[in-house]
Amino acid sequence: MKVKLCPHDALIVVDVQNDFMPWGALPVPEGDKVVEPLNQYIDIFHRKGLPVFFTRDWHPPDHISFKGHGGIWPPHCVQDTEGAMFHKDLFIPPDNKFIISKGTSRDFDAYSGFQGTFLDQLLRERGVKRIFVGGVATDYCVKNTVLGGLHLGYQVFLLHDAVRGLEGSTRAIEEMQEAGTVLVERGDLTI
Ligand code: VGL
Ligand code: ZN
Repeated sequence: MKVKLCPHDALIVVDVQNDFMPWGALPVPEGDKVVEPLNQYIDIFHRKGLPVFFTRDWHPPDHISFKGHGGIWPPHCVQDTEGAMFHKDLFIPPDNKFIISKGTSRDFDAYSGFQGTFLDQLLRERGVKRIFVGGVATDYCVKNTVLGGLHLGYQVFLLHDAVRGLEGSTRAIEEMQEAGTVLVERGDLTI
């Protein structure tokens, strides 16, 4: 569906970090394929003066979500390690961008970029009403960020050509659509 960008829009890029890439500790199949389309979205939003938010998983070394510490995941995105860095080719604009770290305390996990962060506050302060979400993993952090955004009253668009999942995204995409998100692709955005 065609969407014209407006001043109340923001882009949210979810967890495009080395550990979620095929060479990382918690690899998302084809996770690196999101970079090229996301760079195009980032460029469009940045040129229009619209804010771009980058979430990142940013765990302490003994995080509760890790195997051996009460969780199910291999250790991943440990603060300040190479695995927690953004993919080297991800375009991070020089201004009007925000880095949102989540899952930063040992005893709490966060799949949603809104959980335990200032993301909602930062969006509200800027009058953002519609968010466009892409990144990894479709069935975990993308899904929870989308559902969190809908719950907080944002209109949410899923960047269907710029997401990849861990265990199959079909069901997760259906769930997001049932909750009210709309799928868009690059060709759908008009400037
Ligand atoms: C994620 C599993 C564990 C994600 C983060 O970014 O989707 N998945 N931590
Ligand atoms: Zn995590």
